[in-house]
Amino acid sequence: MYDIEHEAEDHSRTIVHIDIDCFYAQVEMIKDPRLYQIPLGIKQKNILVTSNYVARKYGVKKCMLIADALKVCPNLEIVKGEDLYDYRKMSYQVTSYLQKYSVLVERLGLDENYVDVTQLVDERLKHQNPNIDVRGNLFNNIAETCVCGCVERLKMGSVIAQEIREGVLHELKLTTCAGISYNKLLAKLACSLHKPNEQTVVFPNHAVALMLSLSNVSEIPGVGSATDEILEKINIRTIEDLQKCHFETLIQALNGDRAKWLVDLSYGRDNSVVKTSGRPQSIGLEDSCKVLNVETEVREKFHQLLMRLIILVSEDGRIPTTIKVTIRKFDSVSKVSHRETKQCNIGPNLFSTDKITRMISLNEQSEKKLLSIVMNLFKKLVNTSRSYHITLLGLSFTKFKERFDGKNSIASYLMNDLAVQSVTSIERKNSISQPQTSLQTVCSTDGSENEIEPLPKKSRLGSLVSRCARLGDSDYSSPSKLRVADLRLNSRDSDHGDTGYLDTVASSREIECPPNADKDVFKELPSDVQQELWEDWKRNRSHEDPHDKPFKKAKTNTLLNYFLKN
Ligand code: DCP
Ligand code: MG
Ligand code: MG
Repeated sequence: MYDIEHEAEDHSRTIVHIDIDCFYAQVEMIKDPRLYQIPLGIKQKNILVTSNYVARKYGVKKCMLIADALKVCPNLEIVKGEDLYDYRKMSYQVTSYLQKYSVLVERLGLDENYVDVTQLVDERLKHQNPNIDVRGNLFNNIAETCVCGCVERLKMGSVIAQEIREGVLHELKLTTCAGISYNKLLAKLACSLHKPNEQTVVFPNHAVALMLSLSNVSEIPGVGSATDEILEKINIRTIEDLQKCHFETLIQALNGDRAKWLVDLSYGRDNSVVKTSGRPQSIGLEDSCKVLNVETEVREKFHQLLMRLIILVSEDGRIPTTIKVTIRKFDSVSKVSHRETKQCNIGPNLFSTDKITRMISLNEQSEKKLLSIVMNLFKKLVNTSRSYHITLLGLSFTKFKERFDGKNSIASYLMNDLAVQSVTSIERKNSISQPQTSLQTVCSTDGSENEIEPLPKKSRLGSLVSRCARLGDSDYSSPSKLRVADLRLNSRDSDHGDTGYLDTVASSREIECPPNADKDVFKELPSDVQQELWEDWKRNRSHEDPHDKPFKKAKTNTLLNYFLKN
């Protein structure tokens, strides 16, 4: 048997897992408050993907066939939930709200987030009376005896979780559930113990009991149907089976790391970290339809999609450089449908930035140009001189570039990058008075699906960060100063006085501004960043095109690319 006692368990983190109650149904109820009082189901095709809690009282369940749901609840009001636009938008607003509490917010699907509130807890415990009660429910209702300090931390975590949930309700009108524990696994499981609109704390000495309360190994988060089938073949069904299994047999069935991971989970042990979710690699919309076979209708549909997509992209703040068209064609001979896509590059100068709102937008001319690009792509996919039968149209933007001003500026991009990689380690070494204050402007509004920023940024930023850390300047006691002043980017803007890090890295020598960069922004940058931009430009100069197309010329992933004039 794998010896799970071989290393001391770490309870130092405080993780909150948040899940939105009947998510799609709540979004629909916000849009039409009449629905709060009546049983509501959200349908996709012929099933209900969710229902509100009024409907659940009648026995309506997730993934029920509509026909079955209507049998148990004939008064069920059914709303279509195939267009995910509003759900996705709300989902990102929730993640964005949570980022006020920590830079470590990880999205899981559309309605769940992990928030690592360890720092905030530590900070609060320094300043507040630790004799507080658990807010919400306590798994197993028994007081904790661990002496490592986790009792106070998790109690404080429950206070913070309650604040977060009250904030989400107040700001976004959504009720949520939360689980609070010292690892992600237990926090997620705790979250589902009391629903809706409740929260639950799990202390370490009840971790094993919580795991044993699961009826089957497939209820362990991360165990999908493939793993479940493998386990079934070696007669592992319950959590107890997993705990008592012959470890060598498990290793033969799964690989060694996965076997160890799984046994650890069966004891409630999970060292995985809360990873800051990156932003999406593509932003797209699709619309299915019964039949589209006239070009003017196709154009109109694409126009509608484009208009909605522009709103999503402007909320994201980055500038897309590729557009992709998706179609689903129905073949009347074979009677099957299939998807096809075609994409092309678009010039970033199609987009402009509103001087006041800092949102990116398209003017009428660019809108027309983009629509004609879309129609050209469509015509490459479909021979419009013959009859055709389209059942879905989709548009998406990909390959985003950061803007160099505004909330998704180069500074913000650098800050984000720091936030992802290194700020936390610096913060941990230093006292933080108000960790949440600056994050709204620093973090993207959009915390989705696992995009990792390109590597070249990391190495350079890594050096910036290590310099910060080496200098150990007391001004870094505030992460807001670190992120905003540090990279916005010069001592003149900062309140560091004459002794800060920025002065230390600033050189008195003036570095020439590359001709294709904005002089005002350039002079605000630290000297080593200026130097790098200048070197980048020099490297690219040999390929310079007399028609001045900077985005095309610079190599991808260079700092210069993030700094060129829009
Ligand atoms: N969803 C879906 N298909 C499924 C399950 C869910 O499209 N098979 C959608 C609808 C849900 C949303 O995802 O609203 C979130 O899923 P949850 O499992 O968290 O369910 P709810 O939030 O709806 O309900 P709960 O209150 O149980 O969390
Ligand atoms: Mg939910
Ligand atoms: Mg969920």
